[in-house]
Amino acid sequence: MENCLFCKIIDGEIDSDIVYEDEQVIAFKDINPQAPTHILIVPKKHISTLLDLDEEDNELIGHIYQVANELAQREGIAEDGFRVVSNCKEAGGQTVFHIHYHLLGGRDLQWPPG
Ligand code: IU
Repeated sequence: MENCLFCKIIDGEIDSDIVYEDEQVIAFKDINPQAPTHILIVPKKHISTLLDLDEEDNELIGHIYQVANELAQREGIAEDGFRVVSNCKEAGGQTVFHIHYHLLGGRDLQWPPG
């Protein structure tokens, strides 16, 4: 998708600190981390928001959670606990309109989020 920041990162047009990549997803460190571990897990398929998910994406979303599981263990945040969150549209805090999952950990996270 033209002019999509995350598509440009996926295509290697913009540099990022990639921590995981396979055929379906890429994961990289958030440029503005909100916790000691803050990784974005992003499907390579351009999907603008959660509202644009189709049933055919079910396996992909399940895979993203498996990647979160693997990365949480690799990052050393699995034992204490962590958060996986996806913001949807403006009021939900979404600023990049290519669906992504924040993996946050390494500190005590507050609930509810602001
Ligand atoms: P959001 O849920 O759409 O608000 O998350 C977008 C995230 O993308 C946010 O945490 C930004 O810090 C992050 N980000 C990034 O990692 N690299 C960038 O070049 C830009 C945003 I622009």
